[in-house]
Amino acid sequence: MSAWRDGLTEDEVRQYWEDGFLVYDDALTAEEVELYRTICASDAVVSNRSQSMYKQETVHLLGLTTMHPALLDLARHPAIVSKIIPLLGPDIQIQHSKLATKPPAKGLGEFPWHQDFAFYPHTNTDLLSVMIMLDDATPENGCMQMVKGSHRLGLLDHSMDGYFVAGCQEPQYWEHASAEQTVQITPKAGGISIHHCLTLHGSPVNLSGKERRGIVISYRADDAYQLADNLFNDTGLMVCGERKELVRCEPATYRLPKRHQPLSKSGTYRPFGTAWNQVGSEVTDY
Ligand SMILES: O=C(O)CCC(=O)C(=O)O
Repeated sequence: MSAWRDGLTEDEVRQYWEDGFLVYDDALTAEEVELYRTICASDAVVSNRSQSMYKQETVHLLGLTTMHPALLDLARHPAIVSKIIPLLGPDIQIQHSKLATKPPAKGLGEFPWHQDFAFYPHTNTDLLSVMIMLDDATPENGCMQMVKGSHRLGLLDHSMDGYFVAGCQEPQYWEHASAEQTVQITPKAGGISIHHCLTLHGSPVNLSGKERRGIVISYRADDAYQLADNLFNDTGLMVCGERKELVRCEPATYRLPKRHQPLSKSGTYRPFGTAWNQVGSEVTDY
């Protein structure tokens, strides 16, 4: 393996498939963290979000890598890409990217237990998310919690009355998990967590009185084709390798996430989103 591909040891790869997640401090330097804090507070990013929302709730500002060239560089950062190639293979695309900010107001910003794959099912499950911390993640500021091994449960139910709801509806899997199975994910600023798209996770309210900033980049194997939900501008951008135009299908049966209303305020109502085949507006190599 070249150094570029050699970001995980064999034990770490085994641990990812055993637990469904990995956590690292120090993926980025202190200077890089400062750079990304500055960019995320600049007009290039801030003009895309509502300030009142950001004070009250967890804001997931999507399409982040299209807002500044350095943010696309971050998605292709060797410290990250070298760790995901051993998990997804050599040909990797962005599924989506976002700034994930928990509000400073105490007691807000909860994100319910869920599996990411429920939001955007694909033809196979070779997808994962990397959360890059711009602030230390701590239990006090509502760090993510993950249930070890839950990626092996398959896709759980995230629907109510036939419609998609963002939270998983099978609480036995976190309420009855042992303390050892439920892990607090606490990378420091500049650290990252990597989790499988079926890993059950959630994050409680922020009690720190300060905002908690993170950048989430979700990646997929080039041969994972999206079955539902919306595309963002950066959906389908290549991160490494090449676009092979091959679809790999795992045998499984999924309930597609049927929405009550359009995802964007101006959008036409499409209950299953705009996914079909399969790239956002920034992709020019088709
Ligand atoms: O912002 C957080 O702490 C939760 C983010 C999350 O669970 C997700 O993006 O899937």
